[in-house]
Amino acid sequence: MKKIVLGLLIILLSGSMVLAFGGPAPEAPAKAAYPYLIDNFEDGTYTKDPEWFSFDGIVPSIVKTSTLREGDPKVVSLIGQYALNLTGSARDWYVGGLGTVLGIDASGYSTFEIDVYGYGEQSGKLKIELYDDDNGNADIEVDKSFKPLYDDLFSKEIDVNWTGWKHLSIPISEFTIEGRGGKKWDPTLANGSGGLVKIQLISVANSQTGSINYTVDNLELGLAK
Ligand SMILES: [Ca+2]
Ligand SMILES: [Ca+2]
Ligand SMILES: [Ca+2]
Repeated sequence: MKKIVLGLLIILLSGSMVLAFGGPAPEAPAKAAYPYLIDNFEDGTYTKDPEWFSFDGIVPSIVKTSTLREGDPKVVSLIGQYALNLTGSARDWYVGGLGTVLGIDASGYSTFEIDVYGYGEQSGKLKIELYDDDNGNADIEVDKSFKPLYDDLFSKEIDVNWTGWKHLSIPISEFTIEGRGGKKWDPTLANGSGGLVKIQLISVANSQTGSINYTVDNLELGLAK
């Protein structure tokens, strides 16, 4: 019996020795080692995997990409069959938006990636919002103007003033930090935090009563090159 126990102990020890000294250098967590796909709309819907909720005057619709051929040929080759079109009319500049709940550890990512198809100079503005929990829960508690009370909001506004597809790779460091969290990109799942709790896409027109129209695809979190 003693021999068996000793044998097991040696196997366990040698196993951990291999892990500690013999193996390759520890790799970064797999989740941070390649881009994280938020949505490419190839399932032909925006209401599941992930479920996008919409609010105010935005009109989302899944469109076939077969007629969207202008712009960067590299992007054209990567958009697949479906993308998400956003249109809507402004009420005092603001149109509306959509969002999705993620609840992931996004601390290893340093860029936000998106393909945007513009319809010329007056396509409208697209504001990307990333909500990073900082008070150890999966909620984003907000004040009357919807700004986070205890968490960070990273936002970036893009003026869609081009025609056809364009890939945008935006470093998180270029986002504006709003809200009253730690004012730091640290969306981990530690201590009950929801990490990157949700993202939102907000549409704003170029004039007070104007409208917006653009198509988005391949939303990802990535690594700076
Ligand atoms: Ca697609
Ligand atoms: Ca929170
Ligand atoms: Ca933070």
